Amino acid sequence: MRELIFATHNEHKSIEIQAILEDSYRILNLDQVGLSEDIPEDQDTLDGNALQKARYVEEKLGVDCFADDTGLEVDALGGEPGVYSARYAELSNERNNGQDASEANIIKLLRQMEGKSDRKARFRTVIALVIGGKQFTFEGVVEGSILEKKRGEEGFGYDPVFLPDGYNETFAEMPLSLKNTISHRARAVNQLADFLRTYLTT
Ligand code: ITT
Repeated sequence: MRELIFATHNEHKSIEIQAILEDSYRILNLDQVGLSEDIPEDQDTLDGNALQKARYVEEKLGVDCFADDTGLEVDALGGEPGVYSARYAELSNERNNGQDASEANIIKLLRQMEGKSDRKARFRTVIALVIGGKQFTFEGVVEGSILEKKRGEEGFGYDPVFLPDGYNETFAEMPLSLKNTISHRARAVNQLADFLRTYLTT
């Protein structure tokens, strides 16, 4: 089976993407190829960060690869945390020593949302692919809303407080197989898969 390097240290992401591409690709994340260093992501757009991660790894390892950058955009917060989703609590020094980053981010988000009636939000994922020296991007979005309390143990990151439109379960309550048919990442990955099918046969 063909192999594709995924420029991430986030194992949850690679498990999700492997499940979607199961028949066509074996996905290898950075820990699986022995690259343990942190990959820079200091751009101010999702596209910029995804491309930065993919290009960094392509240059370092000399292989085709892809990266994803994801943001949670909350309408009542003017689109925040957006591209800063991973560092949301850290930016305002709200992460205590030893506290899990996702836990601190959720605590900050729920506090910022206290008393807000507009709970609309969306996850946006941009995947950047660097292949044969060229670069391509794919985007996926899922609309939903932010709950007042966490629900569910599955998933990762902001999943316990995100209720996708049209469902009664948060991303952390539903099985991964369902998250993987409707999520921001699934939508972007399906475009990546379509692209690769065409690219590799032409
Ligand atoms: P890499 O950069 O190594 O890929 P990361 O965890 O830093 O991994 P991002 O910068 O893309 O990934 O993530 C931005 C934030 O959004 C981070 O706090 C994630 O936990 C969260 N996140 C990403 N995808 C998510 C998803 O599907 N569900 C819930 N939260 C997610």
